[in-house]
Amino acid sequence: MGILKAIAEDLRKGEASKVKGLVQAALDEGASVEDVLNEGLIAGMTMVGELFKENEIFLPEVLFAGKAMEAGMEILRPLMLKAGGQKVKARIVLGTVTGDIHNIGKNLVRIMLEGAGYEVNDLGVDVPPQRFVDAAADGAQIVGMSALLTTTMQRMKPVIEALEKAGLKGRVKTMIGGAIVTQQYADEIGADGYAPDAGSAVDKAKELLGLR
Ligand code: B1M
Repeated sequence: MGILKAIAEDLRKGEASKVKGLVQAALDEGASVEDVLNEGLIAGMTMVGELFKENEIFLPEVLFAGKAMEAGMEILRPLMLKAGGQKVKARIVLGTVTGDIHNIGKNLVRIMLEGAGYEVNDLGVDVPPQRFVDAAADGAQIVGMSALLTTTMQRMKPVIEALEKAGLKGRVKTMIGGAIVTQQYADEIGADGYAPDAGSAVDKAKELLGLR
């Protein structure tokens, strides 16, 4: 089995320390950060999602897989930050919306944005609309929201409405993402942008700020 496949497999099993060791070994062997992330860690997490959906594994296993993902990210994070582009000096507020505690994807988006030179104010998970508004009022140019559940994606629109009510909607752009979110949904709720993955979130931020 190739080392990237082994990372995915050990992540699926929730073997945090093995995942961490294999991530380092893959990099030492010359694998790129991008391949380790996509073909190792994210591939493993995708398997976990499928098994969870089919009731072949349960929440505790998913939690362990989440911990294993974090262990692998500990190695990748500094490298992703170092690989980042030029400073663009824009401030982005990021958070997972109310009722939702998924943060792995949101954290990846943060790392990629920071790596690209943005200052990110990460509000964490289960963030209510008013906290997004308060943080946005503190000089942010973009508010980014993440949601992973069909129930919590509906909490994105109230944030946009709260920004509008606070008179911030024109000055502050909104960007949404998360496995169940689509461009169509972004259009439906009046979000300024949607990104399917962390890399595209960086491109979308640039676009929203008129930087390309
Ligand atoms: Co949950 N969970 N979970 N879970 N979980 C999903 C999302 C689910 C699809 C699993 C399934 O059934 N197949 C399902 C949702 C179904 C639905 O609503 N359609 C689900 C469920 C049902 C639940 C619970 C309700 C289970 C329960 O309690 N019965 C519960 C809800 C808790 C809550 O939030 N209130 C729950 C709990 C959990 C754990 C706590 C155990 C754990 C989270 C741990 C953590 O985040 N620290 C967990 C996990 C790990 C998952 C899966 C397996 C993996 C999610 C993940 O991290 N993916 C997930 C299945 C799946 O998605 N395959 C599942 C990897 C990550 C890199 O991808 O988050 O999509 P993702 O992020 C991507 C893009 O979406 C994008 O960029 C990221 C990087 O490329 N992106 C953005 C994300 N945010 C963005 C923001 C942007 C732009 C792009 O701009 C601002």
